[in-house]
Formats: sequence, structure tokens, C-alpha cells
Amino acid sequence: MKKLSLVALASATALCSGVAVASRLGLQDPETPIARQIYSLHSLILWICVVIFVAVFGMMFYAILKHRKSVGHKAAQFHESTTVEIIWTIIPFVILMGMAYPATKTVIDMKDTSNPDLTIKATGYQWKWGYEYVKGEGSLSGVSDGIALLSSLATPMDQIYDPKVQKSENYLLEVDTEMVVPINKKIRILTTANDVIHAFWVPAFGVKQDAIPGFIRDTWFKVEKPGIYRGQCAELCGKEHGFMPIVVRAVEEDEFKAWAEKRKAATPAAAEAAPAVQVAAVDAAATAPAAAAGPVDGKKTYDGLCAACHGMGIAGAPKVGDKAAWSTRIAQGPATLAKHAIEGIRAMPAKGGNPALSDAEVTAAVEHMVGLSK
Ligand code: HEC
Ligand SMILES: [Cu+2]
Repeated sequence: MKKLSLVALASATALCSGVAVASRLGLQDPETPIARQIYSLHSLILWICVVIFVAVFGMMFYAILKHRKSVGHKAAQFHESTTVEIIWTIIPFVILMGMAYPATKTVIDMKDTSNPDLTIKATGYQWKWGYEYVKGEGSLSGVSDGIALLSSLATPMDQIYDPKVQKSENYLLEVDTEMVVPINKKIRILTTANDVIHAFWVPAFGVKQDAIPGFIRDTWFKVEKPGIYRGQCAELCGKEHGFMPIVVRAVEEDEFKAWAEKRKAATPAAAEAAPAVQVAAVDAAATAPAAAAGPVDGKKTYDGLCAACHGMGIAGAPKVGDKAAWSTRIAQGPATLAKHAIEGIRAMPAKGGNPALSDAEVTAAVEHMVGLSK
């Protein structure tokens, strides 16, 4: 028996040291003050559980072995013993209080989204994230106001569906457009969604917040080290739930300002209106014609609507960038391609399902797609 418990002890120790070495079994390394609090809370409670587990089971097995009937032991009688009842009320009470105090403190800190330096609205779509740098109070007010990004999975589909293709290092955790934030600043994230419930989750930040259509929830983080941090949608949101990662690039404040300048220059003055237009485009049922003012931007139409099917090659749509799938189609000539996109062909809905688009916009989107697929 002694031998058995020794083996159990040895394997438990091995497991614990394994956790420390290959951190894959533990939580991700915490990178924000909140994440560190959560981590130590987790460790504290885990060890309390371990101690209780060992004490309770140790006592139980000891009693079963030593006091068994076959060795002639007679059961002790302590029914309605006030002392015992007081003890088994007070001990759990003390343990629970010891756990509730630090837990409450951490939860209060997590929920304190006051006085942010920067506010970003994260909108969940089926299946990508949109980030809008909201015009806010805070010390970074004015720096990035109005910047709007759409962030989609960058892992090529053949890595996902073709087992022979080597998977990239950040398989399913890479995006085309990252969220960029400055370090050592309080970033408030407002979460919402456009279709179904998603959840914004970046483990290293200790941030996980549901994104619910029609509601705004908030959370916050303050990263200390520049770097790339990866997360995922943490709510089952449909068939590509696993394909909507979150990537946050944390940079020095100067770098952030430079990035914001560049990004603002790249987006037309209508940057603030852009997300609304994209939302309308994604929601093909929205019949209100989106005012098609301004230059015809094929990329925008593509990103906002066509990419939903063509970005990943969903439902038989030729995937953008897939040369083999496109070569025969391109061979039909630009006029035929544009006609098929405008009028629809087989599973391809007319104008991608948004009749509010002008022919010119659809044609520009086709040109953009062809450019990416030659
Ligand atoms: C709901 C999914 C969906 C959306 C949204 C969508 N497409 Fe398609 N598209 C398809 C499918 C499916 C096909 C393949 C049709 C076929 O050949 O059977 C296709 C084919 C095409 C083709 C090739 C036509 C040909 O002659 O081979 C073009 C060009 C095209 N789409 C352009 C667009 C443009 C531009 C948009 C955005 C305005 C768009 N698509 C939005 C599903 C979609
Ligand atoms: Cu989701």
C-alpha cells in the first residue's frame, strides 16, 4: 500500500513539474496586471483544492483501512454532537471566506473600466472581428479616432482541409489585419456583435467578454510588453467559430501614433462611416440602399461582402488567391465575369446578395478579386 501511494505521489509531482516546464498544461503566461491576479488566484485556489483533496481522501482511506469491521473495529457514535457540527461548519466557512476575498477583489478590478486611455469597439461577425477606434475621452483622444478595421483569418484554407499541407506556426491564430494598441495604456474594449453571440477572448490579457447583438459590454487591459498576443472567439457562434481569431499587436506609444497617422491617411475621411457601410453590406438582407457616394472602391466591397464567401471559398465559391480555381473563370474574360457577378450564376447570388450595390461597385470588386487570384 505504501508503495502505491508513493507511485501516486511521484506521478503527481511529475505532473506538476511538467506543468511548469511545458506551460501548455497551465494557463498562458499572464501579460497584464489583471491576468497576473487571475493567475495567482487560480494557483491559490488550485492548491487549496489539492490540500482539501489530500486531507479528505487521506482521512477517508485511513478510516476505511484501519477501522474496518474485519479487524474488529466498532463504529464510534457521535450523533448530534454539537462540537463536530460546529467544526464542520466553521472550517468550510473560513476556507470559503479565504477564497472569496481575493476573488472578489480581482472581479472588481476586472470590471473597473473607468478612465481608459483608449476605447476600441470590437464587433463580432460571422466570422470575423471588426475593430473601431472610438472617439473617446482619455489621454489618447484624437490619436486614432475613427479608424475601423476588419480582421479575418489569414490561415490558408488548404492548411485546414488538406492534411498533407504543413500547418503554419500560428495556425488558425493569424489574421490579415491586427488590432494595434499602445503599451502601458488602459485600453477599454466595448464588445458587441452583428449577428449571433461571439466572445472576445485574449488569454494572456485575462480578458474574456461576451459580444452580444444589441448590447454593449466592456472590459479592459493594459499590456506591459510590446508583442503579438493571440486570442479567439470564445462562444460557439456557428460553423466557423474556430476561424475567427483575435490578434493584438502591442507597440510603444510613438509607434502607435505613427501607425494611427498612416492608417487614417489610408482610409478616406469617411472612415467613421465605413463600418456602418460594411455592416449594411454584410447583412445582405438590409435593403436600404447604402449611399454609393465616393470613388468606387473594389477592395471595400470585396472586404465587406464578397469575402464572406470568396475569402475562404465557402459554399462552392472560388477562393480568392486560389489560382487553379480562378484560371478558367478568368479565361472567360472580364466582361463575362462581371456579368456573372452582377446577375448571379448558379450558387453565386446576384451582386453577392446586396442589390444596393451599383454595377460599377461589383465590377470593381471583381477586378480586385481577379487581381488577387491571377
Ligand atoms: C453567398 C456567397 C457569395 C457571395 C457573398 C459572393 N459570391 Fe461570388 N460566387 C459564389 C459562388 C458559390 C460562386 C461559384 C458559382 C459557380 O460557378 O457555380 C461564385 C462565383 C463568382 C465569380 C465567378 C463567376 C464565373 O463566371 O465563374 C465571380 C466573378 C464572383 N463570384 C464575384 C463576386 C463578387 C464581386 C462578390 C461581391 C459583390 C461575390 N462574388 C459575392 C458565392 C458568393
Ligand atoms: Cu464568434
